[in-house]
Amino acid sequence: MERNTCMILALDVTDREEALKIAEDVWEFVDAIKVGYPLILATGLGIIRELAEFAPVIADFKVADIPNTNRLICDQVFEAGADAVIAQGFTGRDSLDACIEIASEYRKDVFVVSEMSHPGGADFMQPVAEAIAKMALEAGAFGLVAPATRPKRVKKIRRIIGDKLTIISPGVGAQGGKASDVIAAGADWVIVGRSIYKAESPKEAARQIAEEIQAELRGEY
Ligand code: FNU
Repeated sequence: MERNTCMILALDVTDREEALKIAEDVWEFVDAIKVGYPLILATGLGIIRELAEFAPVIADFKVADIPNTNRLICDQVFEAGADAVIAQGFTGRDSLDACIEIASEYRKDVFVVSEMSHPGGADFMQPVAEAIAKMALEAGAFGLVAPATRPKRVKKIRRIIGDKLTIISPGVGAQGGKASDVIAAGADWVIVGRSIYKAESPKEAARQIAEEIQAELRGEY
């Protein structure tokens, strides 16, 4: 995945036409489009290939099963045209290895969730997040998902993984995180959903966040 705008669109709408319209409006401001259960369950896996016309697609299925089932899920995801899949880390090394094994067959990427961005993400996941980050590093994942709502945690995770893994960071805008803060903390990409797709002008909203990120990267913040 190329890093240009440092932003990923979380496209959690449930209408195919609306999804395609938003993708067409904002593709120039994002490096990837993340889709998950809301859009896929509503419209089918075929939407991945349609969106891939605009940007690489990350399938956010938070894959969290036994290795064999993870293999079957990842096979479907990559056959459908996704460029990367998001897997949970808490299911352990063998489950993660299964995702990475299938991803490498397709020359695609796996992101591993270390700690989720919502308040409940601190309940059970935060205490094991650093161990999950180390495991993802050893297993050869492409990157981690770390919370934009807690930039200090992103900084901590970045110290653990160095520059060997990427970090994608959800929680900007609607969940309270600020794009420039989390880029400054060491995230490679921020993930933004509602602040873009619910905006009166998704294009303008995406442009503004993209500009904030570029200003941070130029050291203007
Ligand atoms: P928005 N997401 C998240 N937190 O928010 N995959 C996580 O810890 C995580 C995620 C997803 O709040 C969430 O499912 F691992 O509208 C949604 O698709 O900006 C997006 O990131 C955030 O959406």
